[in-house]
This record gives sequence, C-alpha cells and structure tokens, in this order.
Amino acid sequence: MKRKFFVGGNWKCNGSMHSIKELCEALNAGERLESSAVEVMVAPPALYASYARSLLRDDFAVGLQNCWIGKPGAFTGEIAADMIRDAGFPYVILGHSERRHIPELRENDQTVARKTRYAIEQGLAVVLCIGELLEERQAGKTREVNERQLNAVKEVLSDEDWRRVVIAYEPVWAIGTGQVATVEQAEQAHAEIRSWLEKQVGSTAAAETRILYGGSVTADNCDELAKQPDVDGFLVGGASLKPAFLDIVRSHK
Ligand code: G2H
Repeated sequence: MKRKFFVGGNWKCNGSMHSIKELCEALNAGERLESSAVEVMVAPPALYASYARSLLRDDFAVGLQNCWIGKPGAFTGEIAADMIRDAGFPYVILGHSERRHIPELRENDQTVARKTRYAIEQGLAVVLCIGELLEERQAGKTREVNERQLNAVKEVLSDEDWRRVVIAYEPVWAIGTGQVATVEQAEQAHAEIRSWLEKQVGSTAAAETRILYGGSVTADNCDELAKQPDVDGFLVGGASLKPAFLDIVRSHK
C-alpha cells in the first residue's frame, strides 16, 4: 500500500488574529490539494485553532499541538483530547521535543505515551514526535533514543492503534537551527524506525505508518528529502508560517 504523503505545519507559539488571517488567505490561494496524494494539517496555537478552521479551505486539516494526559476535570489551563475531538479537530501533535526538553515542560517518555494512548482512545490521530539530542547523536545513540521513545508508546498501544499514529522523526539539533539533517541521516533514521515497526508492531504497521521528517525543513531543502523511500512527508515549524509552506506541500510530486 502506498503511504499518502503528509505535511504538517506546526505553528508553535506564534501568530495573532492578523497574521493568522493573512497566512490562511495565502494558503487558500494555492491550488486545491489532491486528496488522494497528500494530506495537509496545520496546528495553530490552541486559542486560534477554531479561527484558523473557520478561515481555511476544507482540504486543510487543523490539529492541536498538545493535550492533557487524560480525562477532562480540574486541570487548570489544560485542554483534554475529548474536547479536541468534540470541537472537530482530528489531529494532535504529541511528544514534540520542545515539550520533552524545555525545562519548564519536561515531558518524559511515559507522559508522552499516556497522552498518545488517551488521545487515540478519544478518536484522535496523533503526530508522535521522537528524536535525539545532539550529544546523543554524537555518542552514536540515535537509534537507541528513537527506539526508547517508541518502546514507551508501544507499551500502551495495541497493534491496531498504530493505524492512528503518524511518526515525526525530528532530530533535536536540527529544530529551528537552520541545520537540516542530510538526506542520508534522515533516510537512515527513518529506515531504522520502519525496521523497529516491523519487529515490534508488525509488517502492516511497517508498510503503512507514515514517518515524517522535521527539523529546519524549507522550500529549498524539501525536494531531495521527499525523494527518500522512507520519508513520507514533513513536520514543518518556521517555514509553515509563510506562504512557501505550499512549496513544501508540493514536494510530494
Ligand atoms: C521541528 C520543526 C517543527 P522547524 O520542531 O516541528 O520546527 O521546522 O522550525 O525546525
């Protein structure tokens, strides 16, 4: 089965009513997305998600960047997966390295795994981010770190649940730094992740799960990355805030 190319725009903690209106208008001005060939999701800051949804054409999906670990309740400031689903957003990004590593946030592997499980139970699809720090890559631990983060999620998901997971491999040293992974580095990590899926979840999951690359993706470097056999799309940060995001969407062609 051919994996449908997926491009996510992670707007992070950026934007205003004004800039989001401009960006949505620019995205709407592009050609309609071929639904059989590419899936596109943007994840605005939660406060602006409904606004972006109201502005964007229906061939763009809108998701959230994070959610609470479990059921709704007395958790001031949090947003539960139940609410994301109820409000009509099909996706949530979980385990982003900024949530794993920023000292004020510090989500560990088990937290990310529990969030993933709960979000899937509520009917959401999850863009699950994994990836190694620079010192882990330099110590030759890229595969080990990716597998440790995946193993924590495997502990709490059924094999069937993986159908609702899109994996985003985002080496932390490449995020927001302008230092994109080489095509060889990206393909090697993606192939290792696919081999982990084959061994730990099964051949269907290995064949069907999309593995995105994230980390300083731009309109200038996406085409070569998109040609790699195990790169099934991108999770884009900085470059998703500009109309050139559409060039990255087009890289599937
Ligand atoms: C990685 C990516 C988006 P950027 O965080 O998930 O951000 O493209 O700015 O490196």
